[in-house]
Amino acid sequence: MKTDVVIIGAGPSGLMLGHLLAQAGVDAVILERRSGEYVLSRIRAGVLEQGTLAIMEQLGLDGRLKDEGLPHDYVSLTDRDKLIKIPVRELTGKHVVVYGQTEITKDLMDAAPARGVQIIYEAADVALHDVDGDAPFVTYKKGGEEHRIDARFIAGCDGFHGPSRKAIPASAASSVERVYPFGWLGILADVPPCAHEVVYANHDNGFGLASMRSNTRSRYYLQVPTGENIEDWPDDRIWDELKVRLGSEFAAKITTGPAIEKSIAPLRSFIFETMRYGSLFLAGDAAHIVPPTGAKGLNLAASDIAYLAPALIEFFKNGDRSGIEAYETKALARVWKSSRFAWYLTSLMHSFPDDGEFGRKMQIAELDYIANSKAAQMTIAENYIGLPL
Ligand code: FAS
Ligand code: PHB
Repeated sequence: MKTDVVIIGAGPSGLMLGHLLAQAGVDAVILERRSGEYVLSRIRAGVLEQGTLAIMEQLGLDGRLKDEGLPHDYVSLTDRDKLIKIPVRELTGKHVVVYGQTEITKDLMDAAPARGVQIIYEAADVALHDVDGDAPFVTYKKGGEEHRIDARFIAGCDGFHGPSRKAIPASAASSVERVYPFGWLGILADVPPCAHEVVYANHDNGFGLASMRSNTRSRYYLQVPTGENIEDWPDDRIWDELKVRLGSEFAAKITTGPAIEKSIAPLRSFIFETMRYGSLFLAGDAAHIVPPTGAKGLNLAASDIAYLAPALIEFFKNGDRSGIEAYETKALARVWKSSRFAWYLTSLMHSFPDDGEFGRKMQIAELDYIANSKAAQMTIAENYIGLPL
């Protein structure tokens, strides 16, 4: 098989890229290791920045998002019983929308056949070849047979554990990483949310977060030590701890119920600074991981694609190489700034016992400053709604 672009990975970044290329008449094939059902079963992000909304609007796939998404004009920070309600829309004129990553993925998957977005699911042993030249190709196995796809470019949208980043020789790569000494225990339940906005809570016991997927489905998180087992967290223990950490105002409004899904995810900041190598481009989690504090992961994947898709389209339509040459620099600039915000909010809102009493007092002082400074709230608001492309 021969195509213009092979996209590895049918998560949000791969699907958005596949749709944008198809819309422009650029030929592409998406190779996905898992089944479509498996991809949809993953519960992940929930808050969409304006740039992510813009991609769905450009694709004309924002109908359900407009009907079911929840626009948020505020974001709240709490420090035990101190509540800081930041008026994001008033400060920036913009807002975020709560609409699950699962739903974005579903909208993109459902529209793929009618729009000629070719997705090959359950493609095993995907391997990249000759990525440093102008004629790369990908091999994979399906149905017991080995297949080959020749392309002009490969887009590595295969997440943190995919093969694309590993196809770049160590001599050409550089990266930085911070692994946090805790993870997030997430619970999804069909109960009404305890607040109209996302609430990030700092507490001596650790961080807590209240979010939602709709007015009848809630998403909560708790900071838990690294290595914690989900089996040690029966639903009642989760609900009790959320009530402690979110503070009395929200504790009284929490409706408990059985978990539809609950899992623990590790937290890290990881930036791979080589987002292009020869004919291989990396996008999304294949190139960077941010702690989910501040809801940047999915939105960074979308902004990578907002840079990469037009660059590839200009190449194939007009032979213009400027976009592909500029991709890494432009995408990385936004990755670093979004990674900074996710690291800042993680550092501010989580418990770091090793930082001792001084570290805790600095967090309390920072929160007191934010509570009383419009400039500080503006800084948080403009990062939360998403920095411009
Ligand atoms: P993805 O990981 O979503 O997609 C990569 C795709 O590539 C997957 O479908 C995978 O199956 C496929 N793939 C991997 N290896 C392959 C191979 N060898 N061959 C073919 N295909 C392969 N972000 C937020 O903003 N807020 C959150 O609350 C949040 N929570 C998260 C919780 C968890 C447990 C995780 C893991 C991530 C979370 N994230 C969150 C980040 C997440 O939303 C990512 O940023 C987002 O999925 C990035 O999208 P992609 O880059 O498309 O990568
Ligand atoms: C979510 O709704 O899943 C969510 C919200 C805000 C975050 C992370 C996750 O920072």
